Amino acid sequence: MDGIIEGLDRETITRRTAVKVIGAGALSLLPGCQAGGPPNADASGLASSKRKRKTNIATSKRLRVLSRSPLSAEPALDDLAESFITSVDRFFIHNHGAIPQIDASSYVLSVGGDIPHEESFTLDQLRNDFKKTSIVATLTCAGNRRDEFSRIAPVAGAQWGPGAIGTARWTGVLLADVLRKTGVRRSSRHVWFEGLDETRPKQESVRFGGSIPLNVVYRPKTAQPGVLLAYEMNGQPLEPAHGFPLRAVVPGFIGARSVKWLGRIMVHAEPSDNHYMTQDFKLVVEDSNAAWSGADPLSGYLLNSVICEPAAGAKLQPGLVAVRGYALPPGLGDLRVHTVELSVDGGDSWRPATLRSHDAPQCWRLWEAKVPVRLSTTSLIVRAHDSAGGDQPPRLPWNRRGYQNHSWHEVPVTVG
Ligand SMILES: Nc1nc2c(c(=O)[nH]1)N[C@H]1C(S)=C(S)[C@@H](COP(=O)(O)O)O[C@H]1N2
Ligand SMILES: [Mo]
Repeated sequence: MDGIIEGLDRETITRRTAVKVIGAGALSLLPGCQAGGPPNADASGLASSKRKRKTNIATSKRLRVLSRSPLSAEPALDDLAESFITSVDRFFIHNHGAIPQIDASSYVLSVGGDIPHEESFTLDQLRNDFKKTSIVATLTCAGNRRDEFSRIAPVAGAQWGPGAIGTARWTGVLLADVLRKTGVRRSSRHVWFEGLDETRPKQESVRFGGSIPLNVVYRPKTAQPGVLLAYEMNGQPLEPAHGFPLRAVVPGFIGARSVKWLGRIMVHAEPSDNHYMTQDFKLVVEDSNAAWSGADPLSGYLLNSVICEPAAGAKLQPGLVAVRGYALPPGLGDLRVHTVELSVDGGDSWRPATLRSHDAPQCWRLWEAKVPVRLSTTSLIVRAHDSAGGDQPPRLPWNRRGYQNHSWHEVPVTVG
C-alpha cells in the first residue's frame, strides 16, 4: 500500500473533529486529498515512490464515511437536496481500491485495441489539442439505496443510503473527438476503460474497468450530453478521490462505467472482460458461476425518486409538512422526470410534488411539496413517473449485491 492514500489516518481523524462537525454526530468529515504525486512516477504517471503520502486537509468534506479503505462516503440527504449542482465536498465517493497518486506531468492516457495505431496522450495534449467541452450530468452508484435491500437480507459492501448520487459540471474532452483522432476499425463495438487503481475483489489484484457500447459514444447529436474524458469537476481540477487527473463520465450509465484515474482506453468487438463487468455490477441472487455468467452487465440507471427531508424517524406535528428530495429519469433514452408524487397513507392516495431545478437530460430533478400529515401517518412515500409513462415498483426482489434499488422510497415518521 505504498505511495497511496489509504483513507484516513489517525492524525486526520483528530484534526477533523476540530474542523467542523455537521449533523447529529453520525456524520464525520472527510479531509480532502491534494493533487500532485511524488517524484519517480512510471510511464503512466503512477507514483512508484515508497513514501506514503499524508492526506492533506486542505478542504473538509461533508460526507459520512461508510468504508474507510477502500473509501466509500456519502453526504447527508438534506445537504444533497439543496442544489442542482452538487458541490465537490458533498459529492459521494466510491472507490474499490486505494486512491492512486498520479503525477500529472508524466501522466499518459493510452488508446489501443482495434485502432490503426496505438496512441497515447499527455494531459497537456488532451487539454490543448482537443476542444474543451463541458457537460452537466448526474452520476449515481448502482448500489445507491442498498441499505434497504439489507433489511430484507444482508448485502455485502458499503451500506449506501440514498446519497450515492450527485450532479456536477464536468469539463474535459469528448471521447468521440479522441476516437476520431485515433480512428477505429469497423469491427469495433465497445469502448473499454481501465483505471490505474489496483483493487482486490478476490485474491488477485485487478485494475478497475468496464466498457460501454461504441454507439453511446457516437450517439447522433441529440440534446444528450456525450461521453466525456473529464479533467475538471465544477470548474476545479478533479480531486484525487474523484479520479485525478482524468476520468470517464458516461451520462446515463451506472457510476461504475465512469472509470476514474483512467489509464487505458481500448476499442474492441466484444464487451470488456474486466471483473467489474463479469463478476460484479449484475443483478444476481445466487452466488454461482452460472448466475454470474447468465446475467448481463448493468448499463443504464433506472427511474428513481427519494425523499431527502424530513429525515427517517423525524417527529412531525400534524398539519402541513415541507418535503424535499430528488428524482432521477432513466439513464437510457431521452426521458425526463414527468411527475413526482407523495403519499402519506401508505400508497392509497397520492398528491403531486412541484418539480424545481433544471430539466436537463441525464440529470436529476429536485422537487418539493407540502403534504398534510395526520396522527395516523406513519410514513411518507415518494414515487416518480417518466415522460414515457414508466414508473417505479412499490417493492423489488432482493439481489445479492443490492443493486438498482428504484422502488418507492418510504421514510418512517411519527406524528404527534
Ligand atoms: N478506477 C476506478 N473508477 C471508478 C471506481 C473505482 O473504484 N475505480 N468506482 C466506480 C463507481 S462504482 C462509482 S459509483 C463511481 C463513483 O465516482 P465518484 O467517487 O467520483 O463519486 O466511480 C466509478 N469509477
Ligand atoms: Mo458505485
